[in-house]
Amino acid sequence: MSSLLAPLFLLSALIQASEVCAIAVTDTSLTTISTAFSNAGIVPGVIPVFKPSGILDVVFTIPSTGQAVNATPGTNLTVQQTVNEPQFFLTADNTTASDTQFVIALFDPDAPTPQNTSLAQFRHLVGGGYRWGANGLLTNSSAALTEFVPPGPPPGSDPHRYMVLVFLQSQDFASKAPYILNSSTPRTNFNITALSDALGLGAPFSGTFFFTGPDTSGPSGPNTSEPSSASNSTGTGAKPTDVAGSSARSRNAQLVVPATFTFILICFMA
Ligand SMILES: *C1O[C@H](CO)[C@@H](O)[C@H](O)[C@H]1NC(C)=O
Ligand SMILES: *[C@@H]1O[C@H](CO)[C@@H](O)[C@H](O)[C@H]1NC(C)=O
Ligand SMILES: *[C@@H]1O[C@H](CO)[C@@H](O)[C@H](O)[C@H]1NC(C)=O
Ligand SMILES: *[C@@H]1O[C@H](CO)[C@@H](O)[C@H](O)[C@H]1NC(C)=O
Ligand SMILES: *[C@@H]1O[C@H](CO)[C@@H](O)[C@H](O)[C@H]1NC(C)=O
Ligand SMILES: *[C@@H]1O[C@H](CO)[C@@H](O)[C@H](O)[C@H]1NC(C)=O
Ligand SMILES: *[C@@H]1O[C@H](CO)[C@@H](O)[C@H](O)[C@H]1NC(C)=O
Ligand SMILES: *[C@@H]1O[C@H](CO)[C@@H](O)[C@H](O)[C@H]1NC(C)=O
Repeated sequence: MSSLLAPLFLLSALIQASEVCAIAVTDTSLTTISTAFSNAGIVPGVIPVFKPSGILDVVFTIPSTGQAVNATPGTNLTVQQTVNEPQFFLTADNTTASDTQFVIALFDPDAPTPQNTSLAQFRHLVGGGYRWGANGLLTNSSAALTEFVPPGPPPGSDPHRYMVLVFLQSQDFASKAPYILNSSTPRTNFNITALSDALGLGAPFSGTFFFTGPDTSGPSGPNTSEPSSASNSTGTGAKPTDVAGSSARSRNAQLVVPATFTFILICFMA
């Protein structure tokens, strides 16, 4: 079914994206993304509501090959694919987004495992001051509140959901945030909703999520790329996700992928 629909999404995306990156995102795509969030149990399990105003692409670069890997809602990624800090690309209505700064948070609600979330949420990255570039790239200039550490689901864990949320930055974010969140703040037991409330960020503007499980094969297995878990401030986030739920989510998400890729390609060419 998704293979039949995909060309339609591509076509509509091409038509809509043919100008610049300043395109209005289709409601269909946005609805599909929020459906994927619900199917993955993220809404209401992790955040109470998710009504995105833009499409977020999270692009990792694989160290060994330099190849880019695009995370769209429900994508399965390996530990090796997610070692490097990703780039963030936003497709949104220009009139809403162009003059704004953004806050990005990447965190794991499944730490140390999807079945035992005693360390969740585990914070992998939080930063503000991201500005929207002409190609959709969100570029930051201020120091991170939490520097990126890669996913490190522990051996034996089911895949974890890794969430990336983008917020419109509030007026006093830059002055207040470092007192609430800094390099001394434990990465474990983070609460994105509490942070959003404390800093007046409101509901997420955009977001996505991907799955990463522990590496089960390959020479550079889990030993090398995992951050040591169980430590307060430098630990890894390791959490698995339930397999039955994840396949349903991924299938849903496939509807979004073609349109999203098209947006990105168009943006690059513009
Ligand atoms: C953003 O960019 C600055 C460099 O100006 C860097 O020091 C900072 O830690 C970066 N990362 C985040 C997540 O903000
Ligand atoms: C859950 O994980 C924590 C942290 O790793 C661990 O200390 C605890 O024993 C685990 N609980 C169960 C029920 O496995
Ligand atoms: C948004 O539109 C304005 C005016 O048309 C333009 O100057 C700006 O570069 C656009 N921004 C993006 C991110 O496309
Ligand atoms: C860093 O964040 C913690 C909360 O995790 C806060 O208690 C502390 O005051 C902050 N440090 C600074 C220097 O603001
Ligand atoms: C996270 O924070 C929100 C808002 O303060 C609160 O309602 C919720 O119970 C918190 N979640 C956890 C797991 O503490
Ligand atoms: C992981 O580390 C253990 C002990 O350090 C070692 O015995 C094992 O061979 C390593 N596994 C891999 C895949 O490197
Ligand atoms: C976590 O932080 C507390 C207080 O900073 C400290 O007492 C404890 O040893 C830390 N635990 C780990 C595993 O680092
Ligand atoms: C992701 O992995 C799960 C198993 O963990 C699988 O059921 C699902 O089909 C995969 N999704 C995609 C899009 O490959």
